[in-house]
Amino acid sequence: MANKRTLITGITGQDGSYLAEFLLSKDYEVFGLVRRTSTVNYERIKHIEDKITLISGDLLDQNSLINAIKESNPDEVYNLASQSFIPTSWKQPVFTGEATALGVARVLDAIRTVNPKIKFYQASSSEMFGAAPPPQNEKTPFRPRSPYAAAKVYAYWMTANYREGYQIFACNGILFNHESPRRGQTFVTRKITRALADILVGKQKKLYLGNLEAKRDWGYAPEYVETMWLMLQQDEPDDYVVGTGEVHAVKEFLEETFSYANLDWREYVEIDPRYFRPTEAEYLLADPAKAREKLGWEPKITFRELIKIMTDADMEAAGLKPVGEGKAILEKKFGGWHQWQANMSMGNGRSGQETG
Ligand code: NAP
Ligand code: G4F
Repeated sequence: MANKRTLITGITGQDGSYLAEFLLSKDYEVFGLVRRTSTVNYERIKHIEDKITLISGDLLDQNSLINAIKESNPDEVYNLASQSFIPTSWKQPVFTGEATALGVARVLDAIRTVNPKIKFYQASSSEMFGAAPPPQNEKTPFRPRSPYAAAKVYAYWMTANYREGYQIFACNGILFNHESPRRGQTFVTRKITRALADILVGKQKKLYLGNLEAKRDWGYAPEYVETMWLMLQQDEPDDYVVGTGEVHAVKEFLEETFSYANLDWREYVEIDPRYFRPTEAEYLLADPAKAREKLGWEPKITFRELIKIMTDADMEAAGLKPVGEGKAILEKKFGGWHQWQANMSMGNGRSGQETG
């Protein structure tokens, strides 16, 4: 018999798919909220589709959230759904606010209405720190630098207010950038590893990028979803910063990726001003001391290992023989619920489950 029930919003995304796998390994009954799209986009969950239940709904639609919570009757809700791409938040600030800010108010209020005993995880973001000097921790004041970040700040405070005002067990996980072979293809890490594979097979000649000086604290996504669960298993609800405590510039990510395949990035990369942002979070670096101390969480995969894992996966997906170190690292360091083969659920495909 399954021990707990969970509803994951954003289950078709990078984190939602890994979290679903992780919770299945903990014997949870997993429900996922999916929105209607004209083509089915369940590629990241196709390998676990027969083990989970998908429920139709949208963060923009209050009734669908109430119904999803009633239908799944969860012990824990993980709210991972959002419009998560920062350039889109500049082009569609109002839509981003609807999903990424008000969507959270809708989920929280649905929980309050249906069953306030449900535990709630909110996918908060290091982007909320924006221009705040590094390193950033739970006490660092927010200085958001994009419509996305501003929406996440609203969501953060709604989560804190429902915790304090309605005594809901609600936690903010303030996660720094975390990547994987399942990362969306427009985010800079995946754009780079995928481009390298396409250059190697001759499908692409140049890679066009924006600000190479921006600095990020990049970790490996499967490790980060474990912290979401850990937060909801504590005695008291709280907020936690999660990151590696190590920072690198986009340029370093480029250098490492191309040199892994013995190429010089300077021969392939060009700067395209279209990829510069109106304002930028220049320097995001986690101080994860609280997560380490209270959750006992320590990342295992390093920056260079992350690059090798992602590059191997994109090479394999492109039909090339991977260099191989990334695969070996994963087998050696990760094991358990997370395996190489599952990581390869990253392309386009169809699904068996239909939601109405
Ligand atoms: P992602 O891959 O972009 O996934 C986003 C998910 O949200 C997708 O499943 C998407 O569904 C769903 N979604 C978007 N709008 C929706 C709506 N109106 N109603 C229902 N579902 C909707 O994002 P991720 O990288 O997994 O990140 C998960 C969460 O963590 C996001 O909230 C993100 O903002 C936050 N976060 C991410 C990072 C990171 O580095 N990855 C760091 C900090 C915080 P479709 O598949 O239909 O588009
Ligand atoms: O990969 P990115 O698009 O991720 P960004 O903006 O840091 O946001 C991601 O992490 C956040 C956590 O901090 C999440 F909350 C958010 O949902 C998302 O997952 O860009 C990383 C950096 C930026 O400084 C950007 O300006 O890379 C720089 N960059 C340079 N050239 C580029 C490009 N980013 C993209 N996407 N594409 C480029 O061509």
